[in-house]
Amino acid sequence: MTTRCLVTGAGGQVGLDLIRVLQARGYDVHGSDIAPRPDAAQLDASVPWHALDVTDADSVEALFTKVRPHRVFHLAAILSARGEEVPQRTYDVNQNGTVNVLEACRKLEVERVIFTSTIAVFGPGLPATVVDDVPLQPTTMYGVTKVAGELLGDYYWRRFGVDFRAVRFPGLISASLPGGGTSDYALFMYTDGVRLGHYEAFCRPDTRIPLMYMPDGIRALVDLSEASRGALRRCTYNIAAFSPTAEEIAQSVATAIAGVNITFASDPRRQAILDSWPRVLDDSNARNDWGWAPDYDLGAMTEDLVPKIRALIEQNPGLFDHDH
Ligand code: VAH
Repeated sequence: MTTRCLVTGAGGQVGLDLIRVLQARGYDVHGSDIAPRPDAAQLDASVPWHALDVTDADSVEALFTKVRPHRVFHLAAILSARGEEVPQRTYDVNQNGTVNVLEACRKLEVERVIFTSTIAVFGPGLPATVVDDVPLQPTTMYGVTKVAGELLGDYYWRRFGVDFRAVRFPGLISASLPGGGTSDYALFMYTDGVRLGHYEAFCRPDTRIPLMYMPDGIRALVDLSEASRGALRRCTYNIAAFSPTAEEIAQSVATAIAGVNITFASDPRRQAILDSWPRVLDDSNARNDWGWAPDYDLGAMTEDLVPKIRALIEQNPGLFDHDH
């Protein structure tokens, strides 16, 4: 029987790319989100789409009962910058949403649940290179709820045998708007660079956080979901690709967009969040346990991404309009 996957928050930054890769690997994939079904250009007509508010435990259980997924990719969340505008709502979506999904997985005996954690679980006072097990002292509601998600998942695994697996994503970059992240300055250098020829980043030029190109991020999720449980010595893994300074990203963008002008005006609130995150991650547990390795470095990402953004803006000039 074909393995059935259900993706929550499927309309967000990661979901549609994940659905495409799962389909290509032969899975039967269902999407769910509080947002309406994306248009046919973004989502294959064969993929069922379900309206789901993860904060409503009864709706989560009802959907799981209807779809009977073997694997759940739980992506639904509010990101860090948006989360600081609406912390109570962020708690509800990220924390209650995750416990509702875990409960439904337990009751309906879902085989595996894959969770997207983040470098935002870390807080100030970190060592130069950050391993999996350091004290987690996040400063954002997003980070607090993602720490809780990791711990709950670990608990459900040990207590109920729910096979919970998570990656801590760096800032993800792709040719789509993320919506409310603090790592978004990196993407905006590319999108505003292409559409406007200039961008003023909300961070200092020496800001350095771990970043990753989306195809690597998606592959990490799918590879971890397919790993044999016996190979996994833990539930949650750091994964890393590259850690450039903002200035280094600007230089890379300039190699692909002639004459682009990227300037810096640090916003204290978002800068404080960025400064509280790791600069460089140690992902050796992921490499050893399930063979994780990124394909893209900064230069390879720039080469691949700029033509994609150009083509998308030609088709739809308003696509990357955003608030700063
Ligand atoms: C955010 N992109 O900025 C997310 C991420 C690296 C942090 O999880 O909130």
